[in-house]
Amino acid sequence: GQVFRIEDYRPSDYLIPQTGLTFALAPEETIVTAQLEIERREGVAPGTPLRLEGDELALLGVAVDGEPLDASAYEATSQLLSIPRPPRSSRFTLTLVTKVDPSRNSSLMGLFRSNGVYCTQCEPEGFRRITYFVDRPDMLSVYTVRVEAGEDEAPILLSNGNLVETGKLERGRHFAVWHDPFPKPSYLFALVAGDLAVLHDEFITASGRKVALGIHVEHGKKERASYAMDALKRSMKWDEDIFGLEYDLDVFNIVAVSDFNMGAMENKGLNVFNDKYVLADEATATDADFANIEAIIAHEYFHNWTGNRITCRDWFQLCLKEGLTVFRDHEFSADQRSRAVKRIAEVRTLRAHQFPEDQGPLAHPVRPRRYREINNFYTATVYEKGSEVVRMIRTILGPDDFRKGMNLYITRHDGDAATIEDFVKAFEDASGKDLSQFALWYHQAGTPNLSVSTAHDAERGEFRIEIEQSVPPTPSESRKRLMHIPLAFGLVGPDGNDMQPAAVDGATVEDGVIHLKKRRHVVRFQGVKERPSLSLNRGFSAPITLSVEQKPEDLLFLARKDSDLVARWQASTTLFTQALIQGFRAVRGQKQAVFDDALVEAIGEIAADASLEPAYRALALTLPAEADIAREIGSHIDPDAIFIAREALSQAIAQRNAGVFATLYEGLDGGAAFSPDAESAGRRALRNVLLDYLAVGEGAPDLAVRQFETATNMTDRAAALTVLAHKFSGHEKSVAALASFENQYGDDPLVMDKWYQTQATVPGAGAVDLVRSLTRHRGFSLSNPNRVRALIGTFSTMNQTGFHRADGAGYRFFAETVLEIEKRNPQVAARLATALRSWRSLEPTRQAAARDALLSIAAPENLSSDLRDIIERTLA
Ligand code: HT7
Ligand code: ZN
Repeated sequence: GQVFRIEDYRPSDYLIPQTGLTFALAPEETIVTAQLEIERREGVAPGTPLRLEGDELALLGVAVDGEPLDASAYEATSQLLSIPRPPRSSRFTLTLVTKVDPSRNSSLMGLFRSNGVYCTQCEPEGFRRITYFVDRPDMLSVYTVRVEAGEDEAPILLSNGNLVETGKLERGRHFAVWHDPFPKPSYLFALVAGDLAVLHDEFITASGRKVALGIHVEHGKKERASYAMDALKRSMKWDEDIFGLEYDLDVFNIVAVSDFNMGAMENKGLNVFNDKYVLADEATATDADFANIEAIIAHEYFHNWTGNRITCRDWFQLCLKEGLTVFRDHEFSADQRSRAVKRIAEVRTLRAHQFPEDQGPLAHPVRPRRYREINNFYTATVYEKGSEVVRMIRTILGPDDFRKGMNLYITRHDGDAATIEDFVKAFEDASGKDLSQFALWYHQAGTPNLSVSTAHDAERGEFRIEIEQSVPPTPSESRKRLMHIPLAFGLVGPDGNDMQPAAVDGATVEDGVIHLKKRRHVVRFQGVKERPSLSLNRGFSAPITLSVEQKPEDLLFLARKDSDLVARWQASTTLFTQALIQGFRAVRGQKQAVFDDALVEAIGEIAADASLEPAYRALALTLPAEADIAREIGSHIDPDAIFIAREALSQAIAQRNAGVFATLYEGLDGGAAFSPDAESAGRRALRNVLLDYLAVGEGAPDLAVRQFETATNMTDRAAALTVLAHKFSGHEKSVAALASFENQYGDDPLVMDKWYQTQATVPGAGAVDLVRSLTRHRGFSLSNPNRVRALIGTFSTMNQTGFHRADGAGYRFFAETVLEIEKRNPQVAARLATALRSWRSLEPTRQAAARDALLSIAAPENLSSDLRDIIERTLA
């Protein structure tokens, strides 16, 4: 396949200032008439050939300035329309008529139907599946869209912008005309038509304009959209308060559809959502679902400025909109919830998804320089690490200059298709700071490591920190340059308070942040009589790994006392990880894993520490996941040994603290009416972590059975089901709970996804057969991305012992299934296939089996570019 390179960017010869579209919607044969006002760019020679992209299009007609073009005057394939000798005038109108079949579009890109609803997805290259176009993000155009459909089939007709006209047509059809005054790239175009219920509301902007809000969902589900509506209004207000950014159209519509490749899409004035991220009530959604809805509603709304008003020059700049918008949604959630708890969740996500990407064959810079398939670059690196880079800019500049930089970026580039260079320049100009070394975070792949050692000289009252940075090699980047790493830290004194000594030399130390710019820094502090415990990377100020020689008693101390809750959580996590790695080595050596009493005891103390919010305690009590432990071990991974070690530590903690945990569990009983707020969710989270610990020993399943049966919300019910299914797999009580859940929710696909997920993660060798049998369940379909992710995605990424079965059966099943999915939806298949990216870290037997599976996926000749790109890079 073709490789796209950033250095090949050049502006297109022609512009399309106005785009008119008419859709005559019909399930199998939709006719699209595009009227493109074409303008030759200044300096381009008259008569320069015009080339438009297409994808699987059938062309019915072409006209220039209203005159039909003779077939000899153009060349059309399903992928390309080229007009070798267009008019020599500087402006002309090109009319194109194309035919598409939404019903047979299972890729869910372009125009498709989901549950009878017509829907589009154009980012990144879906618009070319609707009409031929200069389909690139710097081609900004003003759209006027007329949608025609049967009144019965589609009473609701939506597109971007404001509604300008509606009316009736012959034969039971009707139409609506939408006009979006803001020039936008084709990837932000959207159309939705169908029979949907609407939840209406309104928002008055800071300057007093009234915006009509609508959330469109399947009939009977309107009530389940009220949390999303609330989140939308909070997002609109927050963006005004924090960034001074107001909404700019008269209407804002959201549509929830059940077949969708990703979470949601920020089309101008018409956000389209995977219904999983809209629909929620206490009976069907968990606290995690509520939090995701809040975050994604905010994320898509925030794109209205960061992405839509200012868009990307080309797809290499994807992080310009995504990294920044993730940063904005993170800050929003932090303000709506508990900042520390939110930050810890972000760190966990980054480590679970971005670190393995950065440390494996699919590593790429936040702003890549090459791609073969852009769909494969909607990654944790572009999104999550991209957000961390913006956060570091704020750390380096401070909040005031950061805000000035944002204002400058927005005023300077409103209406532009911009680049990362433009973005960084705005912060340099606003602050007067030089960010040239810092900008490497955008250009250099790999997770930097800091190796840290300390020395205390009690007599001289000196404390010394020595730090050395290194960036490991990544594909096609073997030599790395030195980075600017802002490392927040604290010296915690014996009383638990931060010491405030002056740094004497070695590096710039500002407001508790060491600015590392060289390979090696020695920072000395004076007036330090007693040896402090060193708290590093506070607030997770930089997305790095740390190698520190730290005494276990220091870590225990920090786990109890660090004033920075992120670092405090990190201390307990580090202790767990070290204990688990030791346990793993013991198991591999056929020995019993034994754990330090002090650690096991400290966990009981943290659990009961009423000065800490329950949500924090829930996180501090949660053992690192098997995949986290595997990542820390790094090579020769044996998931079975990791599982055994982790179970042993869990049981040691449970046994030592059984009394405390049981009392706490009962005390947290949520008798009160349900509320999805963060505080109530935190109590449920703690209670459910305790439930998991309490499900050992005599009468073990009973507590979980009781919770399952008496739960008044889905969070508690699903948590109890998971404990039963995982810890008592095959036990009659577990079987009964699964059956009862299926019986109750069998007709609600989003809830059934939890049932698939729970079973996809049952530990052990039996999971492969279980998952295979569930692919034949009446509610399951390989064509629906949510079902696929719930069952196959969860199995391959979260079930370490099942998926990585030593005999390779998990991989073989996976390879077959990926190829089945690929026939329907290449994008979803390609994303799924990344589950094997860390195959080289496995022990040799599994490694060989995983490689065979990858090769079997690569074997078919007509593989999609999406899947081929992932597999070839993974094997390279
Ligand atoms: N900007 C969107 C990214 C996207 C997407 C969404 C739905 C379906 C296919 C898609 N391809 C790319 C989502 C976002 O980051 O907001
Ligand atoms: Zn986004």
